[in-house]
Amino acid sequence: MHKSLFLLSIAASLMATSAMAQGQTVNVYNWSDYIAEDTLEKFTAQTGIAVNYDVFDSNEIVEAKLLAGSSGYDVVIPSGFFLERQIPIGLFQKLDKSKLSNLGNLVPAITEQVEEYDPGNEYAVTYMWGTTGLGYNIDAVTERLGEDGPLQSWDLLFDPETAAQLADCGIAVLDAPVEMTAIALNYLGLDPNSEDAGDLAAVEELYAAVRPYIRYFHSSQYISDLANGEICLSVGYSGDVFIAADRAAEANRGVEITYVIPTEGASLWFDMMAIPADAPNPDAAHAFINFILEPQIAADITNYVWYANPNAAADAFVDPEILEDPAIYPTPDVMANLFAPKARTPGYDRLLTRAWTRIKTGQ
Ligand code: SPD
Repeated sequence: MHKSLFLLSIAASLMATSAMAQGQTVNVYNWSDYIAEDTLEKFTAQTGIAVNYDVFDSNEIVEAKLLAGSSGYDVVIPSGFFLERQIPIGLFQKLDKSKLSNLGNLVPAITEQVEEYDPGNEYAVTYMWGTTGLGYNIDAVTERLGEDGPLQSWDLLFDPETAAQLADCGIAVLDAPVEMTAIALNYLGLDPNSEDAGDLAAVEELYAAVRPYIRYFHSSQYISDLANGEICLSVGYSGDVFIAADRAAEANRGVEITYVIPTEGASLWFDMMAIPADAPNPDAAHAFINFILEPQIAADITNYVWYANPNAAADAFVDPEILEDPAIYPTPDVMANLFAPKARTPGYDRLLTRAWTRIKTGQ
C-alpha cells in the first residue's frame, strides 16, 4: 500500500476506535494508594473511555460488595487468596483473551504461580504483588529496644515484653483477619493455612497477650501515621510502608521508616484484576486491563507506589533502585522464606470472624 494511503487508513481506524469509545465508562474498584497519579488520565486520553475510580483497603469489603451483587464495577482487584473462592461461586466472568494483546508481557513464573488461585488464568490478570511485613520508625524503635533488639523479627509485635516497650510510641495492626491469622500461625511454627480450631485458639492467645499494647487495627491509616510519627510500628503491606518512608523523608521532620520482611517469614500475595459477572461495561474493562499491561504504564505504577509488577517488559522502565530492592522484588532467598495465604472455607470463616472480633475488642 502507498505510504500516505497506509497512514490515512491508520488515522481512520484510530478515529473509529476513539469514536467507538467516546461515551464509554469503566468503573474500577482498586486498593487505596495503588495507582500512579496520571494512569487514569492517560487511559482516557488513549482510549476515550472515562474512568469512575473507587478505593477500598480490605479484601473483606470487596467480597461483601461482590456478594451483594450489582456492584456496578467493571474491574475489581481482590487478592489471589480471595479470588480463589470467588471464582467458583460465579462472581467473575471469563476474560476474553483476544482483547488482551499485552498478556505476553507477563512474567511466566508469576502467571504460573497465580494459577493456584485461578487455574488456567481464565478469570484474572495480576495487577501488582507484594509482601506483608513490618514497618517501623528506626529511631523510636531502637531508642526503646536498643540495637540488639529483635529488629528483624515478628517478636516486635508478638513478644509481650517487646511490644510493651513500644506501646507508648504506637503499634498498629492490619484489620485483615485471614492474613493476620496466617502471620500469627506462621510465627507459632504452625501451618499458616491451618483451619484447625485448636490452632486458631493459639492465635487468639498470642494476640490476647499483646492486645493491651496495640493502639488500633486498620488497614490503611498506618501509612500517614508512620510518616508523621503518630505510631512507631505497624504491620504493613510492603509498598505502603515504602510510601510512608517516602512521605516521612519529604516532610523532613527527622522520621525515618524502614520495611522489614521478618526472619520468620512474611506473607506473599498477588492482587488480581478481574471482571465481575454482572459488569456493565466488559469491553471497557478489557481495555482497562490491557492498558495496565502496557510496560510503561505498569512501570509508572511501580515507580509511584513501590509495589512489584508482574510485567517482564516493564523492567526496563522501573527505577533501578526499586527493581534491585529485595524487599520489593524479593530474591530467590527471600522468596523461599515467604508463605502464600490460601482461601479460607466458609465454615472456617465464621469461626475466624468471631475470633477476630474477640482479638480486636480484647474480650
Ligand atoms: N495500598 C495498596 C495495598 C495493596 C495491598 N494488597 C493487599 C494484599 C492483601 N494481602
